[in-house]
Amino acid sequence: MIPILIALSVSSNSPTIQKPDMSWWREARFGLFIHWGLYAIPAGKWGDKTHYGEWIMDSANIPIPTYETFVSQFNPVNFNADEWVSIAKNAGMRYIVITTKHHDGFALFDSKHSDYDVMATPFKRDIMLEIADASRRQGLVPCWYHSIMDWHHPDYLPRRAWETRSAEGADFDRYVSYLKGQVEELLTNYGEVGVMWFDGEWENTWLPKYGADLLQHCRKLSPKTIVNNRVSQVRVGMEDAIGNSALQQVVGDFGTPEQHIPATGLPGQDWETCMTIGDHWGYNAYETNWKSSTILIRNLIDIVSKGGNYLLNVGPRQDGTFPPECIERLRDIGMWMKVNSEAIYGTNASPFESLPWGRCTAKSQGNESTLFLHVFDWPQDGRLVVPGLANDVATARILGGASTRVQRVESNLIIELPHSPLHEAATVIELVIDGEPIVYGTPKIASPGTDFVTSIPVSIAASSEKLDIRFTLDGTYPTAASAQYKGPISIHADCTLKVAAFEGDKRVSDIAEKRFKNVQPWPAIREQLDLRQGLSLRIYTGNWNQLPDFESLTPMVTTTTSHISYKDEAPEEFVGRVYEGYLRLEQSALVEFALTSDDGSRLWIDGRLVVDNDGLHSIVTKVGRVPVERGLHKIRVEWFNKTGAAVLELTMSIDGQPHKQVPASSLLQ
Ligand code: FHN
Repeated sequence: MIPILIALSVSSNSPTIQKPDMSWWREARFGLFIHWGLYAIPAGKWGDKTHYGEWIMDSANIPIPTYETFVSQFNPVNFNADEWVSIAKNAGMRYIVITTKHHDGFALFDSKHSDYDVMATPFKRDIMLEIADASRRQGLVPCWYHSIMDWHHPDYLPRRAWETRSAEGADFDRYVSYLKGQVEELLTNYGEVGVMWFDGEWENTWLPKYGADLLQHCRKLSPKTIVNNRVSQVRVGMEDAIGNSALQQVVGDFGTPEQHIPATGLPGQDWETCMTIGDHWGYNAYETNWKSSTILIRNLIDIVSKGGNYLLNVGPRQDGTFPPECIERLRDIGMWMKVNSEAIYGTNASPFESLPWGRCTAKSQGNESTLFLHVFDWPQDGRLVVPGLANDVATARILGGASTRVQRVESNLIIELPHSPLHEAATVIELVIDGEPIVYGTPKIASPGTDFVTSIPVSIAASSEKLDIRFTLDGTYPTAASAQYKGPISIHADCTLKVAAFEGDKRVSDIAEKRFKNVQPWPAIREQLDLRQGLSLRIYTGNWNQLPDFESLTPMVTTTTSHISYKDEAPEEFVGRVYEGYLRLEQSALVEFALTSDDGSRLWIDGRLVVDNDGLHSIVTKVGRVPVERGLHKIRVEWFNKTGAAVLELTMSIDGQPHKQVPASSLLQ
């Protein structure tokens, strides 16, 4: 059994309040991220170390009174919002996300809820107001970053491990009210805001219920404002996307991969990669590892070719100016965008699975489509091969250059190119084609594994809906006479599925194949047992970093329960639970169990470990698949929570059907 981690994306918002219109954001594709605050004053240096950024207060264990001395030093006399916005606009950026408050708790805006804000500094100007006005003057959309985590506010918990400040009297719910109060100021005092970009949501105190409430708070205050997924605790680690939990949690409007570009994007959802130009988000005066303009341009293209947005960060200096290295790179990007922005704005993901020489972005309008071929590696022989494109080409031209000739060689297009590229980062060729792109890609086979007990559902996706998929189950190569795929099929016997794409009688793709195997189910318990509904539940207390050997411990409470679930309740800390009994299955099947927990958990069926989700972690879902016979099977779930959020949820999927909570009627003892 190899438990795998899957993203069980779930509905993300209450049905009562609609999601905002994201068309402007999808059209924009490119934004400026700004990390600015008191941390720009030490500029990365503390003591003899110079590697810090915006985390300097925590990373260098700077006590609050010491850090607060930066307030009287914050006086960015060279700050000019119009200049910042103009640099962003000339780079081709369409929106600006700026830190209104980072984890250090200092607000760059005039807040009536706090004196720890820019009005307490010699500067005494509301930076959000100036950024909002300048953005609108120049046609960009102002957006706010706001940290849920707050190292300064006395009611925020947990305290930093190194802090001496007592947590005595801290009231987290009072902090949540403060947080919501400042969010209300940000959404009502500065005109229409494009995005609320939350962050710092990963600590155990930020329970799913707070995320749900904060999302609804934003929806009510500003229904048009887009909210990212970090409003709630759903990221896998510090990187990923829209929800990973079976807990029906809020997940916001878009995923936020950070400092990396997902290999195949995040299909089926909106997402934005945020990235630094150097190594730091906040200004570091010792930064040397600046990405080249070519890498930044190619990152933009790569992200957009996978259907995402690029949020590129600048950490301004304490005087209010951008580092010259950032200005230079943003100017280079702007020069590329001046020639090629139509290949970025409003485009969608590439119809090709991959291209050896670069990327593709696409637009469809009416009965035409435009493919933008971003050539990174210029062909030495002047012939660019576009593999497996069925459409005829109406026109072909180089953006910023001349028209060019295209000829077809079977399923490939050959585009004649000049000796040298127009831009060393990427030269773009625009192809106007009839209709939707028809790419001869290898069909993709999807199924809940390959083992089954009675049957297994299989679906096949073509690279273009204009192509036929033909398949065989006997291991032979599909031909034009083979069965045509019309929709999900159910496999009932050992077989080798082979599929290919056809255009009429002609095979136009490689073969994809998958072997399916009928496996013997784990036998049900034969003996007649006198059982009643419910599981036994033993509750323990202890301070663990992983699941203990519960058999060696004495439970604090022994009781029964009707379900294997624990969420959104007042978190029990330093607690362990053991659920034990029988699971009654109504049919023999391949069952996928999804075990979601914060902190660690494990699932056994018939005494065999099926899911191992142990360890100290935030909300994570892991799965395991087992073939089981209809009838009774032993079930045991162990779980522990150290501190903060406490979550446990077990769901199961029968033969690839959607996951559901294990019904109480199936749990016996
Ligand atoms: O801890 C922050 C970090 O300082 C920075 O703001 C990034 C930007 O997305 N977000 C958090 C790390 O994921």
